[in-house]
Amino acid sequence: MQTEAKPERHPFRTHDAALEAVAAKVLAGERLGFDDGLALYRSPDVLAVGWLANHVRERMHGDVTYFNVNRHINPTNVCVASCRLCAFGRKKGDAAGYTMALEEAWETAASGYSEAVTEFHIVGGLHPDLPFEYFLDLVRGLKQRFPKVHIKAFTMVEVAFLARRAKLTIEQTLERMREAGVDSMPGGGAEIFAPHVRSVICDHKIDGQEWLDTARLAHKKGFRSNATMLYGHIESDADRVDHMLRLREVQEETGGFQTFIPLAFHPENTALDHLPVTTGLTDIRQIAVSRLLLDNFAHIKAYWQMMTPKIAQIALRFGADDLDGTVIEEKIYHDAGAKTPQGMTRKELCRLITEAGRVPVERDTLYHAVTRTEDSFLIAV
Ligand code: V47
Repeated sequence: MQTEAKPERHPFRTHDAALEAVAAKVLAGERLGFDDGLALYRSPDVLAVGWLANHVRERMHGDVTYFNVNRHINPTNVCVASCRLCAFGRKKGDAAGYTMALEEAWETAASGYSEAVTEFHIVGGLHPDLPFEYFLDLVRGLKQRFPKVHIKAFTMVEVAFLARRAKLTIEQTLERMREAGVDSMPGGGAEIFAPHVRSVICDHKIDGQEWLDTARLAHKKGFRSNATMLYGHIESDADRVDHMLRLREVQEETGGFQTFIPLAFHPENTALDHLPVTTGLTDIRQIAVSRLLLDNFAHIKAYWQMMTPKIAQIALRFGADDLDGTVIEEKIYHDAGAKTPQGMTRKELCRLITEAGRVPVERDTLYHAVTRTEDSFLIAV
């Protein structure tokens, strides 16, 4: 969805000479390179970086700001991996481990359905014993019970793991998922692609190249997906720029990524709990740099669960055009100490957006506007 960009209220100005050259490219609509990305991270003039990102955001979307009404389902937290970044996973046999029976997962899906959910977001641990059929049955059962709800399920890491366990190729695995009713895929598991970082934060996961190759195959099979980046731990500015440029390269080839979601690391209850949490300006700058580097991504999401609603709202003026959704029951961040609510209503999301001077548009997972005539607070487009 595009609306006409409004004329800029203030001209671009900066006291940072290094940013001038980057700004000239942004204003001319030219693609930014690696060194431009570093300059954006290192500029002392974060408001000027934000101005540029907002300029691009308004050029692409005007004031429109997306959100959706979704529900997270995490069928199991049992995981063979022991990623240092994670507070969610448990080993088989751990008292805090859980695995939902299929009926239980379907019941979980049904709770919160009164909010007229349009998306189920399904991710979980890499369970050592659950067969691929469990996940396919889970999806089939959801489709039977909620035929209109879009199923965004299984990260590239899960797809690669399930393929190995089922002794199938990635293509065959994707085909089986499609037949069962998976509609698209979430962006998790990307973390930071650089091997020297990945080996510390998530050495049990597929490597960055495999994540990108799996996404490429998924897009070629007709799935849309999202992409994430986990920042605020041991990575450098250069690692972040490298991560985003590698995503931009795949996007150039497939066009299959819908949204980029930078995720701030939450250290509590992880093996990296000595690290500090990110600060507000780091989060805001990350949103802005994402908008500026990822010129072929339509959307940048300020995931309110991770950023807090207050910072996510500010991000709407620093390059973000999406807040994610009602979520209903977030677990991954809350196990890692997040103090945000576990869900929000449509009304609350609309208020955040409106008070940021933006126009809320409820979307489905594929960014089609959802009209709810019975709810006056929603704007039909
Ligand atoms: O891949 C795990 C991250 C991701 C921690 O596609 C952590 O629409 C911070 O990918 N601190 C899962 N982050 C969540 C995710 C996501 C969320 C919302 C929307 C979408 C989408 C995708 O969460 C993991 C990892 O990068 N994560 N542990 C932690 N301690």
